[in-house]
Amino acid sequence: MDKKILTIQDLSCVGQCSLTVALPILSAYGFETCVLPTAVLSNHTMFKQWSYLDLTPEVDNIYSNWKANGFEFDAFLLGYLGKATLMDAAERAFDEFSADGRLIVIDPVFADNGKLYGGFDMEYVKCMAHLIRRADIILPNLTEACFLTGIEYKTEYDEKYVEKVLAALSGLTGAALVVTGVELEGKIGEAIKQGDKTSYVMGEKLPVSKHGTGDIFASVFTAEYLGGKSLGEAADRASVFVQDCLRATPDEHFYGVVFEKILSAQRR
Ligand code: PXL
Repeated sequence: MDKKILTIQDLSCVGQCSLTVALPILSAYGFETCVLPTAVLSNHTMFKQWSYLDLTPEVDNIYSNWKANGFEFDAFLLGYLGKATLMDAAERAFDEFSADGRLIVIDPVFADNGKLYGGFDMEYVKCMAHLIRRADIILPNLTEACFLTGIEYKTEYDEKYVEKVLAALSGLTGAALVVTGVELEGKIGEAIKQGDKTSYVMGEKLPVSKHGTGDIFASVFTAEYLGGKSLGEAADRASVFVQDCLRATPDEHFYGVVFEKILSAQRR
């Protein structure tokens, strides 16, 4: 039977991130994609202002109806949750709505470039460090990996430093690790650790970085992995997709990337 995915992240009404990228991408790959919106925002938090409606109070209501309807999911993809209460909700979803052999992919989404996103604090980081024990695969960027492990974030480093971060993450979770945004020898990519095996998927470093690319990476990665690709192949395809999005995005489009153009080009 076809796989059904539940993605748990916010709905930013404007801004090409979280649910507005996960839904189209996972659907375009042919997966039935169900959502648990964690919050509704007018737009993402990189704009100068935004509204925020936390949906924690609605979770019980949604879950009791899902239970009555007998829903189960083959995979969970977690992105921006916003509040620790949503981590409890995610754990309940794993416990109550898992099909046999289900996959849990967690992208922690709370920081980048050495800094927490607005609205997050160390208590949230601590709760996320606990939640990731439930994952089969985690997709932190290097900043998030450092916050989760308590290792100092650096902008200049070598493979030994990356491997120290990977080892510390393995102390928090038995999940396979895909750490994004790792820069080595002028290239950028992912450091991957599964069991004792570490590998790297490195590509060209483009001179721009834009919002929402982590969410796009997570969606393409999850779709490719569910479709049967290895961790390395899925990471490679997701990186290439993100690079194509960055190349296609005009400079003045400051708040996200034009992933729609790349997704629709794949269909031609
Ligand atoms: O792309 C990550 C993300 C998702 N959702 C919201 C955000 C961010 C990053 O800042 O603000 C609301």
